Amino acid sequence: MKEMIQSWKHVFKLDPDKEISDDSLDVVCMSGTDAIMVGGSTGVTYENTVDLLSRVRRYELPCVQEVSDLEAVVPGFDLYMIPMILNTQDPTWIMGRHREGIERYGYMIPWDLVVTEGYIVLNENAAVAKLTGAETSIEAGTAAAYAQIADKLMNLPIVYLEYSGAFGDMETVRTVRRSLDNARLFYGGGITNAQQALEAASISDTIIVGNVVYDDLEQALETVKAVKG
Ligand code: 1GP
Repeated sequence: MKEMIQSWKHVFKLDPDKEISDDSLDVVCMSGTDAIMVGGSTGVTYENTVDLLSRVRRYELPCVQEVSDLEAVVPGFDLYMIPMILNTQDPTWIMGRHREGIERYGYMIPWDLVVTEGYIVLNENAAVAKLTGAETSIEAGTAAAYAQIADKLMNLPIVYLEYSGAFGDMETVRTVRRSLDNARLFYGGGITNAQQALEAASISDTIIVGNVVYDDLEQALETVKAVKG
């Protein structure tokens, strides 16, 4: 199951806390994107997550949960993506919540479906940056050093450069890219059109497209076409 991430080029991230009509969800799920990731930084509950999962389940594409709240972990997803925030001094977001989750749910965690993401959060205005106290004002070389901790010291399968809400600095993405040997590079943040999708996709393995689904669905679909041809 976990191997499926190796083939992902484009993923739509849907926020259970945001409204999406059946028609919009239909075009998103039929767009040719490789997977739907369900998650968000705030307002994610068990109920709104179950609701979105059951609606996406009508379609054939993989549906994975990015876990951000222990109360909102829902059985039935294809994979569980577990962020570890690398560029914070607050251990809560590196392993604190993780320890809590394992103590609480250890016996029923489907480990073969669990994928860890080494997150580097780089947009200071993003909710996730504020929540986790991420040190966003770092040089590209520092971001690459964090990426190597994930890739080489921790053997994490994914390094996720998270600019949520703003298109990131492509030079930094390039620097991080060059520092990785095994981990896949996920890029997410501020992709709102085909050109940005192409640019980010050319220097990462997988692009994650979020907000534009809610802001401009037509443009969101263009990001799939750009990357998936
Ligand atoms: C958010 O990385 C994703 O976690 C996507 O970012 O919402 O800015 O597209 P956007």
